Amino acid sequence: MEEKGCNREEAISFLAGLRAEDVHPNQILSSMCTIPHPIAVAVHEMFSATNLGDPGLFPGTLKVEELLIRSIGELMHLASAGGYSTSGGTESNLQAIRIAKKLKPEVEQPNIVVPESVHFSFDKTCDMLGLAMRTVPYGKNYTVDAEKMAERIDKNTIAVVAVAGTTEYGMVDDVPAVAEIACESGCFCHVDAAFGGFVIPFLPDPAPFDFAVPGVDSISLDPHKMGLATIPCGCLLLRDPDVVSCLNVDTPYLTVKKQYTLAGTRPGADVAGAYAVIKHLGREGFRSMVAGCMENTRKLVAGMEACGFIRVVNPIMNVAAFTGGNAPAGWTVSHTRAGHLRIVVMPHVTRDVIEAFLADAASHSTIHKAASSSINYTIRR
Ligand code: 0PR
Repeated sequence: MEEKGCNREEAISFLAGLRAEDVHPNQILSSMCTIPHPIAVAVHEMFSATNLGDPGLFPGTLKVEELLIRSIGELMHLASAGGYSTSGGTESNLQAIRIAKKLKPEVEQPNIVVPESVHFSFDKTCDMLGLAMRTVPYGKNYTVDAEKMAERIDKNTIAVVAVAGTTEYGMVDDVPAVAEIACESGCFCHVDAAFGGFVIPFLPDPAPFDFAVPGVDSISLDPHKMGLATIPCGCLLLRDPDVVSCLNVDTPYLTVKKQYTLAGTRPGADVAGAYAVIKHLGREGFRSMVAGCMENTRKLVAGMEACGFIRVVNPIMNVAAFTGGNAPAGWTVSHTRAGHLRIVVMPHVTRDVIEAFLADAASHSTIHKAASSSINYTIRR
């Protein structure tokens, strides 16, 4: 820190310079976050001084959080669901498994049974909570093999996890089968819908994954992904609103005397922004946003196939994966652990962006073909 500060313009222009170094959103085809909705940005600023960690000081903001949880609970077919707003999927997953562990204090060497597709937040969770992680391989279509999952469960299993919208392929596990296995073995069932939670309910033929499925105990769902909220905004939802109290610690000098959240100081700004988007768009708005992403995903898949790429799965969400080549230069894509080219068609990946990407992919693939033909026809002696 310098002894003397600088004026506002200088500080802002310094930061603008650094911000300009970031990858332009038009080139980002790898992210599960997007440009927040303008209403989220405006409301974020309005609530920027709020702290849900001391809710007695911010009763209005607390009501907004309750409204957010209620709206998302309704979306998940359980208006009475409990829960709270987290910093994102990682924290929601960690807190869900913490609850599962508290519910089985008698287990000395606990494990959780998870699909191969799970997000790396479960590695962090297991490390922090001292749990063994038992991974179940894929069955069909990059979803968990439920039979193998049942085989991996034993008396030390405290929780099973299903993913609704996998990070790498956007697939939905057979949640009813996983929840049934959990019920039979008497362990907690957590659904990671961090990405899929704001997509699946708005698809024309949604797969069952939420509290309508008997046995689902908790769901992670992130407004800062497909909920168009500002970062960081996740939500943890619980079928039993009281169960979260098992995480309570005493907070004697705050306006509330107990706290179950992971963070102490907690922003209300992203929470209010997330709720503003929900209130403003309604189900109708989300349905049309998701329909647009799905249309662009189909366009991408058709265009990539025309360039000679091969789709790895039939996308049911706005995530597509391909083999058969690399992405053209200048675009930020990602690769799955299996090495497949992966593209997430978030709302900022508009039709124009897809068309520009496909035009590059087509010229790239022509060059590629030309190069390979010249090699094929060159007889080396
Ligand atoms: N669960 C699932 C199914 C996820 O896909 C993710 C994140 C998480 C949990 C963890 O969520 P938080 O990152 O909010 O804690 N999935 C993306 C990923 O790790 C997140 C992401 C977002 C990555 C933007 C890159 C990026 O630019 O791949």
